[in-house]
Amino acid sequence: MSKNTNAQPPEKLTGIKLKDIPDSAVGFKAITSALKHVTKEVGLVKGIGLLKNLNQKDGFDCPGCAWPDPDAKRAFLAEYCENGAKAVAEEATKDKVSPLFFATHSVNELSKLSDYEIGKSGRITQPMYLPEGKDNYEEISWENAFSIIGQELNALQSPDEAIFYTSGRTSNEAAYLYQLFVRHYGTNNLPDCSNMCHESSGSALSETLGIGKGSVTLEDFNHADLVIVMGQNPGTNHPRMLTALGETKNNGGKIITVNPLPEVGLLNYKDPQDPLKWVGSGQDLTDLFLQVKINGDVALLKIILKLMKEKEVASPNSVFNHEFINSKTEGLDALLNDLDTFSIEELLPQTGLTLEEIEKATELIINNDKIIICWAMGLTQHKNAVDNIRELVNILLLKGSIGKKGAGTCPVRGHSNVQGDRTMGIWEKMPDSFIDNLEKEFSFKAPRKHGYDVVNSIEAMHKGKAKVFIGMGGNFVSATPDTEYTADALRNCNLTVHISTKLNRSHLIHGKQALILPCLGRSEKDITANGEQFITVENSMGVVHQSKGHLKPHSPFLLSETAIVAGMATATLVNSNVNWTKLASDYDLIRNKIEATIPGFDNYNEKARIKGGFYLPNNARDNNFSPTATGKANFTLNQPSDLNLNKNEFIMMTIRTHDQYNTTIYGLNDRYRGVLNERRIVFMNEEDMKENNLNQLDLVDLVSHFNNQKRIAKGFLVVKYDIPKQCTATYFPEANVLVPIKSVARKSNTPTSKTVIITVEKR
Ligand SMILES: Nc1nc2c(c(=O)[nH]1)N[C@H]1C(S)=C(S)[C@@H](COP(=O)(O)OP(=O)(O)OC[C@H]3O[C@@H](n4cnc5c(=O)[nH]c(N)nc54)[C@H](O)[C@@H]3O)O[C@H]1N2
Ligand SMILES: Nc1nc2c(c(=O)[nH]1)N[C@H]1C(S)=C(S)[C@@H](COP(=O)(O)OP(=O)(O)OC[C@H]3O[C@@H](n4cnc5c(=O)[nH]c(N)nc54)[C@H](O)[C@@H]3O)O[C@H]1N2
Ligand SMILES: [Mo]
Repeated sequence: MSKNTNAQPPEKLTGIKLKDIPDSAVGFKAITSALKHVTKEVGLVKGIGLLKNLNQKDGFDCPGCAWPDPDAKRAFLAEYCENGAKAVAEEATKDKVSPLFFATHSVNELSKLSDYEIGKSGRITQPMYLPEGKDNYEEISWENAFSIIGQELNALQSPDEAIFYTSGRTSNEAAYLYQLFVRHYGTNNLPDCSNMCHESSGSALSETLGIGKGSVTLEDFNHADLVIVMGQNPGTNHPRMLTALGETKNNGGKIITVNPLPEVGLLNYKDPQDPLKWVGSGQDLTDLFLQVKINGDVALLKIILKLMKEKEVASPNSVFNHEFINSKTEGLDALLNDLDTFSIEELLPQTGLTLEEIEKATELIINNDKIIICWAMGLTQHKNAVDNIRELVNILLLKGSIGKKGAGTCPVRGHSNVQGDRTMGIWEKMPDSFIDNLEKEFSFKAPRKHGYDVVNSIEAMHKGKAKVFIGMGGNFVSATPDTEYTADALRNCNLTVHISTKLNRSHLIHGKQALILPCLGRSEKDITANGEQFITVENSMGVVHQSKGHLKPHSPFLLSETAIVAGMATATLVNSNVNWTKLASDYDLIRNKIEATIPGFDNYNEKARIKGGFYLPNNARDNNFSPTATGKANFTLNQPSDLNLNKNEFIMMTIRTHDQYNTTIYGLNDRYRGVLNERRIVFMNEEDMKENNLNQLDLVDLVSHFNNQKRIAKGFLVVKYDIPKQCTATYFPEANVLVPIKSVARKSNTPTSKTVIITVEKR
């Protein structure tokens, strides 16, 4: 029976309404929208109680984004945002998916629902098992569930036939224990959501600066002269970042925004902290908006570099920071020579901008020293994504704008603990030094061969080279590219297991057998044989801090992620010398092991108890680039886009609405873009529509073109939008079916979710 993957949806359009685009973000509307969601999911009284604990020093970490909390004062309303509130409401919902629900709804039937409807079914209450050949999940005991996992893992010919995925909400403690289990079992197949997210940043930053993380702290935003926000929509995805940008402006700094879309939040916002500012015209954030074409960033940055060089040659010492360059960097001459091989005339059309606009940006860069560059998925999900990030590092290095107050790199992370999971060893290619420490501490032989990342995992399952899939959180089938291909890959497995809070499509597109293991969420109390536990997480700026849930667990059958790892490990590793159960019953013991094996965690248990947490070491922040291959910060040579569009072809970027968290759909509105009650839409430029004989709200099919292959997603509505010519935008995950599995970034192997070549075909 072929279950629905979302590729060919029930073609149920939901009744689109188009509204004017608001002229500012946040403000009163954001508060009311948040309260509406919270009240609907959990009720008002419990909802207010929940929000009170969100991101407070003795509360729990918001399961939304990874934006940091202020080190000092935290206000009630300030430390949550509309979308943080929605994330919490979604987890704390009163709706339950019980064994009776599964008995009365077959998997095939559920697969016909939209992602929105699936998610709204609620929290899973008990471990569930789908036996081979059956179409209804059945109740199973934890013991039997673990024993099936142990049996299937031990039946494989090699541990490399199993895949252990992680999404980025998992705590440091659970992640550490998970990777330890997986490496004890014998593989490095630890793909994670980062492979689809900031892998390009990690790759570029490690090579150029010797650390895969950003260098700035929140405080730096108060001191920056210039902040450049590239390929990011913080009004929706990191709303609390707007407060930091507001501070930059209050202190006299300037902001450049580089984006194909005029995202409302970046243009103007109303501080939620200050009710007096909810009315009135709000604060203008962006000083210069560069409406770049999709994937035109390397071309733009290269023109800026060429203009900087021109000025420096004409007037030596007026642009470059020679002291910094001489003492800290490597490769300047090669960069300057390489710039001569590109001409501005050639590069300019790729940007879609005028030279005057780029000159203005260059002027701001030349005239300011303390520069922060922020970015997210608009830069990391292209074929030349690593080039994007290395090129912006070139600019910072020429200016010496790193390793000092108010300056540096700011990759804005997605999932709330995606950075911590990496620090804990969730990566298919952890360095030898990490593996050495594990071996020493736990006296075992750990695998050295690098494992599969996300894309390689899908290929391996598709080819039958991997047969067991275990997902620690996330929604693999919907988040990954090439939905139909990935669905077939999962169907090939002997067993698929998901450790989840809520029902999602990955539970419905399954292997021969499947298990759903329901776990506690962040907002819930975690009580073990040793009493109440807290967890720790690392935010986007390398601050590790504690998080402690306050709510009664949703169901008495839930286990923590840590306990689930211990259960799987005990059932699988019969001769293990690690006492998994003991570790899982006292998280201080896990933190001791982390301290013993990972640099930067000295006195972890003590420091984890400091309210507000502690900073991990960061060499780039300290102006030390010795961990790179050359021992210095490296200039690099980068390639602009090599796209060549045929007539009638468009570049498509897949983006998030204001009403979703990745594949979790909170609602059907994209308020800041004026689109209500519909997700199957394609944003298009007005002239492109005319040239292609398309009208507002025409029903179309989208066809992607890659290596002579076609992929089709049916039933989208055309929406006229302020977007550069030949660029289009659709929503993730509905359009993932169009992202070809082999279309990946060089080096980071990240799916090119922001560069998909499509044609728009009228019904
Ligand atoms: N509420 C909410 N918060 C979230 C998430 C969520 O889904 N909902 N997801 C979390 C996660 S995991 C992540 S990774 C982040 C994602 O945060 P974002 O990266 O902000 O998310 P996207 O919606 O993918 O937006 C990409 C932005 O880049 C722009 N863009 C696209 N292509 C290009 C390009 O070629 N060049 C430039 N310069 N810009 C481009 C788009 O117009 C858009 O503004 O947010 C995190 N926070
Ligand atoms: N086309 C396209 N594809 C993309 C992207 C894009 O921009 N465009 N973005 C990519 C990015 S940046 C990312 S990060 C990935 C996201 O990929 P994933 O992290 O795999 O996806 P999510 O939608 O965040 O996962 C949601 C599910 O996680 C489970 N969950 C929620 N909280 C918890 C928890 O506390 N514990 C556990 N165990 N489970 C929990 C719930 O069951 C929920 O259904 O998607 C990527 N895919
Ligand atoms: Mo992400």
